[in-house]
This record gives sequence, C-alpha cells and structure tokens, in this order.
Amino acid sequence: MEILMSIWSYFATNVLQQPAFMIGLIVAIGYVLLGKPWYDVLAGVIKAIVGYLILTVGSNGLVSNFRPVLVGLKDRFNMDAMVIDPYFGQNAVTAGVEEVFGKGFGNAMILLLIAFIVNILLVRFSKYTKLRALFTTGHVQVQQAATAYWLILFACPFLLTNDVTLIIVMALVLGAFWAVGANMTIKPCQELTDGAGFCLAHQQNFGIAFNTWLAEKLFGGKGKKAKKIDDIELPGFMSIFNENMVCTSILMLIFFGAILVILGRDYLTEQGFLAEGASMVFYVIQTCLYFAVYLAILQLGVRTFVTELTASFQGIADKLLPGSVPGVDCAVIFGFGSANAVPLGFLAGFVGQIIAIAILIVLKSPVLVICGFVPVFFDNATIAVFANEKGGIKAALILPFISGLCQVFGSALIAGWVGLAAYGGYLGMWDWAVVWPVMTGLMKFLSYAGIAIVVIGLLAIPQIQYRLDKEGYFKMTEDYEAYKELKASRVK
Ligand code: ASC
Repeated sequence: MEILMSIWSYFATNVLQQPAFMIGLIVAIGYVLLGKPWYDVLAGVIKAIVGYLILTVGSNGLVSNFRPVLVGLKDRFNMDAMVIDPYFGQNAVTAGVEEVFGKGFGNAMILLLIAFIVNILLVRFSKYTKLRALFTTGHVQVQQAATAYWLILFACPFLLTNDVTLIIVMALVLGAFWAVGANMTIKPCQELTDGAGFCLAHQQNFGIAFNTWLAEKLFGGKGKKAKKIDDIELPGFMSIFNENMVCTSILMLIFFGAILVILGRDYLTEQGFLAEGASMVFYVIQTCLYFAVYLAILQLGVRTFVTELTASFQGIADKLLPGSVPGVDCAVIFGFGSANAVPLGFLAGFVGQIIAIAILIVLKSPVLVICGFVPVFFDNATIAVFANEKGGIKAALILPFISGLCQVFGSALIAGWVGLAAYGGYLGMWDWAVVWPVMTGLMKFLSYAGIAIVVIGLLAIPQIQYRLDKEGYFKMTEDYEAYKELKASRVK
C-alpha cells in the first residue's frame, strides 16, 4: 500500500499537476495508439512539452510581472483586504483548513485524483452522459480541489463523520463540475478555431458558455453582422492600434503605468522592484512593454503544442475515450480569434473590478477585495475573445466589464460567508465567483437534497445540450467539416 501511495504521489506531483508533462503523456499515449513509429512519437512528445513550457513561460511571466503590482495596492494603502487570485486562494485554504475543519491539505489532493477519475469515467460513458471533455490542466485542478474541499466541508459538515463518504461526495460534485464545464466550451471553441479539436478546461468554463451565448443573443445583430474588433478600420494615427503588439503595449503603458506611478517610486524601491537610483520612467516603460512580450511568447507556445495535442488525441478518442476532446488552459485561446480582444477584455474587466471594489468600500462591506491579476486578466481576456466572435466589439467590452463586477461581488460574498476571507484570499475566477456560490448555497441549505440537486443539475446540462442538437452534437467534435455543412444547410 505504502509503495502504491508513493508511486501515486510521485506521479501526481510530477505529471498530473504539471500540465506540460500531462500533455506530453497524453500525446505519447495518443500517438502510440495511432501506431506511429517511435521517432514520430518522440518528436511529437518533445514538441508538445516544449510548446507547453513556452506557453507557461508566457503566462507565468505575465503572472509574476503583474501580480505583485496589483497586490502592492493593498500594502501601499494599508488595506485589510483579501486578494482574489487562485494562488492566494490556495494559500488561504492551506493556512486555514486544519484550524477550521481539522483536516490536512493532503486530503484535497486525494480529492483531485478521485474527481479526475470521475471526469474520465463520465467521458468514457459519453454514450449515456453526453460528456466529451477531459481536464488536462493540473495546476488549475489543484487550486480548484483545494477550494472545493473547503466549500463542501463548510456546506456539509455532517460529512465529516465518515472520510470515505466525504471524499466520494466531493469527487462526484467536483468531477461532474469539471466534465460538464469543459464540455460546455466545446461548441464555442470549435466555432472560434474552425474545428481545432480542443476545448478549455480552466476556471471560467461556465462563464465562457454563458457569455458566448449572451454575446450572440444580445449583440449578435439580427441579419447584419456585429462589428468585430478586427473589422474596425481606425483612422489616421489610430490605425497603429490595429497591430496587436502596439495596441497591447500602449494600453498597458497607460493603465498599468498609472498604477505603477500611484504605487510610487519609494514603494517600488522598498519592495525591490526598482533598483536604487534607476530611472522610474524607463522602469515603467519596460514593465508595461513586457506585457506584449509575454503575450507573444504565449502565442508561440500555443502554436507549438496545439497541433501535436489534437493530432495525437485522435488515438485516444478512437481507442480509449470515444468522442472525447482535451480540455486545455484558457490562454490557448489567445492564439486564436482577435488578438486585440485580449488587452481590451482585460481592461474592461479591470474597470468593472475597480468599480465593484469602490462600491464595497462605499457600502462599508465587511469584506474588502483586491484585484488579483489572474482573474482580471485571464478570465476577462478569454471572455472577450469569445464575446467578440459572436457579438463584436460591444460584447467584447461590456461582457468582461460585467464579469469584473461579478468576480468581485461574488467572491466577497462567498469568501466572507465561508470564512476564507479571513485567511487572505479566494480563488476569484468567474466560475468560482458565480457558479460555486450557488452550488454551495444549495448544499448548505438543503444538505443531502442539495448535493443531489447540484450533481443531477450539472449532469442534466449535457443532456439538454444534446437534445437541442442531436444531429450536430457529436458531429461537431468527430467531423467538423460535416458539422459545418450541417449548419450551413440549416441556414438555407
Ligand atoms: C490560472 C492559474 C494560472 C493561470 C494560467 C493561465 O488560473 O493558476 O497560473 O490561470 O493557467 O495561463
């Protein structure tokens, strides 16, 4: 048993929780199942891992460059506030779970494994469950397992009497949430990427489905097409904004530059961001331009690994998990759609968050919130890319703005209620600020009936999706060209 546990823990730490190696493993299995020669398997695995590591350099660069700046606002103004950010959320759970519930953080990792198995099984039986999406983003699953562990313990303390029931109930809820959420992003992703063959498995899956739907319904334009970001011909000097690198750099310089100036030279030097005696002006310019640098790196990474992943996944979808698609990091979508939707969505969401925070301050809310970089950027930029595709520029600005409000209000409400705010952080991404408060409320107030409603309600979603489009539902992943023809024949 002990040997098994140590093998598992080695695998979990080094592969399952490291998306690059997890994707490498999936590519290896996929190509082997397709009967490729060993050197093609090796080349594919290397490209997949290197591509994913490049993507990580981009996204980690963004996170490590800009997160301290936002958190700095809290120190600088001596605010007693919690930060909405997946890493702060995870730290808060680690810091408090023992004290509040008498349980160690390790249990959350067992939850991760079992919930992942639930996800695999739900996809394996897609004939009945209609679920097709497999989570591959381990670092996000760690954060979610930790937060779900806390939320469900808070909602259902009666489960604490039996460890086995506890983990099974939690894994059902979380595994169903993963499979259903990622599954809902399949249609938006296939349509945006013209059938690239992946979906997203991140922290705003429900948010993507909901906002894509809203964008089409509210902004889609009946008959005439909504104006997309790339359709807009900017006049005169403004036309330089059409170029993504320029657009991102200038927008960041204005907005992030302003925040850096507010933080002030003294604070930045004190914290070690700015070297003693260095030029503040060039520090601000360089920091802000790095945004465009990391975005460019990120897009290169996406291009490198996505083709390998989706080509090899065919083997898994043919032999092991029929009809399935891999769910990947939300940043992958930045390599598709309008590149300028990324900075615009981020800024719209940022304005939404700042307004929401100001309202919390004015209303003297017992829980104050500080923007975390990960929700404000990755959620809102992602939502904007999808919203732009269906509803044009208006949707790409208004929906992320509303999402920014939801992230702050939803997180303040749930984290204050369940006690995570006291430990300084909450996950804060769209699904965790909007969907989980509802699920937690149902479980808290209706106990076992609430758990049943949550699980059955989640599993009912793919059934409804399937019934709305029986002919196209599986076709959209199995043969995208045929799906397009089907769609075109319906329009006629
Ligand atoms: C997250 C998280 C990150 C980022 C990254 C985006 O939720 O924990 O590090 O988003 O996955 O690419």
